[in-house]
Amino acid sequence: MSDDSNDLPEANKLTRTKQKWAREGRFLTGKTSRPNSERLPPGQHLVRDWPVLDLGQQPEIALDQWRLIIDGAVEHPTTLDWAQFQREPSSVKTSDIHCVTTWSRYDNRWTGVSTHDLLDLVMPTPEAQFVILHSYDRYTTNITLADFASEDAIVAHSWEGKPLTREHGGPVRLVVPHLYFWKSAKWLKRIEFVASDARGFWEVNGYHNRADPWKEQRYSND
Ligand SMILES: Nc1nc2c(c(=O)[nH]1)N[C@H]1C(S)=C(S)[C@@H](COP(=O)(O)O)O[C@H]1N2
Ligand SMILES: [Mo]
Repeated sequence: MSDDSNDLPEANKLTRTKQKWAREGRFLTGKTSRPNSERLPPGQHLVRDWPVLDLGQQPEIALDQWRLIIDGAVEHPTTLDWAQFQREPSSVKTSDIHCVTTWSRYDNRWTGVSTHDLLDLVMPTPEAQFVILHSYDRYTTNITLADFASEDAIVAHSWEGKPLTREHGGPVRLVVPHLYFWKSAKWLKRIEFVASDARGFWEVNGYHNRADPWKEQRYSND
């Protein structure tokens, strides 16, 4: 029997896996870089219920009236009605919510259309660097194109397999789970791609422009 542990099939498999991770840059960026002990961002506490937060006006949008406009710096500006939105590729993504008011909620299962698939549909032009989200309650928020395009981001119509309730932003809301939840626009109406950044409702009212919970980017950075 060889005493070279590299001859053990398990060791070889582990080594190959680690080499693969190294090639992929695994553990260097994004979610996988955080050990489980750091799942809860600094200053946050865990809740089991799901609080409702908004400007106080919860628009009721009938599905036959609902439209999602995707425009601005894109090759193919598009307006989707409900039937067209349902025909887009469906994705399921499970993620944690981190609200700037310090509550976090783990393992929310969202169903909808991934931002990747929406990007494929409209094809942002090279000038597009930022995304402005416009909602039916006239709320707005801004994120970078890179944040919008993150792997976990989804335009969700369902939560835990059930249609999103009106209070939580139905018919559809954005979910960008790696940023504080105010970036996740409820009652989403329009996704506008732009060349230069323009602050949204909370961003002009004292909240941080980027909103990374891991860096506690809660309040204005200028
Ligand atoms: N259209 C719209 N989206 C919104 C808001 C809003 O007022 N209007 N509030 C934001 C804030 S501050 C938070 S914390 C979350 C709350 O989402 P929830 O009510 O589903 O928990 O929605 C975000 N998206
Ligand atoms: Mo919030």
